[in-house]
Formats: sequence, structure tokens, C-alpha cells
Amino acid sequence: MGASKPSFVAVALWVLLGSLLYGAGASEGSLFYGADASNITVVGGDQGWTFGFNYTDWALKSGPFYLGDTLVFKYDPPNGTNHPHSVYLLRDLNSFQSCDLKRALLVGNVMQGGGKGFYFTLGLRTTHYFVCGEKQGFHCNQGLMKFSIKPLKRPCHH
Ligand SMILES: [Cu+2]
Repeated sequence: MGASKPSFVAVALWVLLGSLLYGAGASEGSLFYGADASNITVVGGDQGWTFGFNYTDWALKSGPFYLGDTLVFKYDPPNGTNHPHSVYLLRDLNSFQSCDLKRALLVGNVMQGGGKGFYFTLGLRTTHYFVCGEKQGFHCNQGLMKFSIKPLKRPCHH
């Protein structure tokens, strides 16, 4: 009797531990398989692509991003009363830091963010410098509409 009580407790702990481990394993498994497929992420979440939202902060919290992942930029086309936005890629860190659009590549024009948004798939393993190109860099500088992402190679799976 004195010996069976501790062993009962040990078994109960073992079962409890087992269920905790099983639960943790299952959720890690689903996270793993979730990361295995290409992800589609709306830039800025509910805020979309807009003036004054901190996209550098957003990108840090939303990463990591992998090759083949898709970003969605949502912004209204010009309608006479709003401030239109766009999506440009800048060539290097210097132009990114100064919001210099002189040699920038237009990828999403002011019309393309409407409806389901402008889709951009991360296809190159280089740092992507995304900015809004409106008002000669004002949206990028003062509006914080800038962020950089270096997509990672997706981990191998079996
Ligand atoms: Cu803008």
C-alpha cells in the first residue's frame, strides 16, 4: 500500500506529461506544415498600405519571409479625394535610407492596389527594399511607407 501510492502518482504524472508533450508536438507539427507551403501576407495587416503606419516594425514582427511567399499591398486607386499610393523597389540600402526614387523600379502603380490588392511574390534571395513612391519620397520618408525583406530559403522537409 505504501509502495503503490507513489507509483500511482508517478503513472499519473507520466500520463499528464505525455499528453502535454503530445499536445505540444501536434501544434509544432501543424506550424511546421503551415510554414511548408507558400504564405500570402497582407502588408500592414488590416491597415493595408497607408500613410503613417510603421512598416519597418510590421516587417520585423511579421517575418521571417521565405522565397515564394507573396506580399499583398492593398490601397485605393485615385478617386479624387484620397492620397494615392504605389509600390516601388529601390536598388540599395543608401537609396532606401534616403527614400531616393531616382533609379527605383515601379512594381505596383497607383491603380494596382485596389480590389484584392497588388500581389508581389518574393522570388529572389536578395534584400527587397519596398517603398511607396508618391510625392517624391514624402510617403516613404514622412509616411514611413518603407520596409526591407530578405527572403530566406525555405527549410527542407521530408
Ligand atoms: Cu503612399
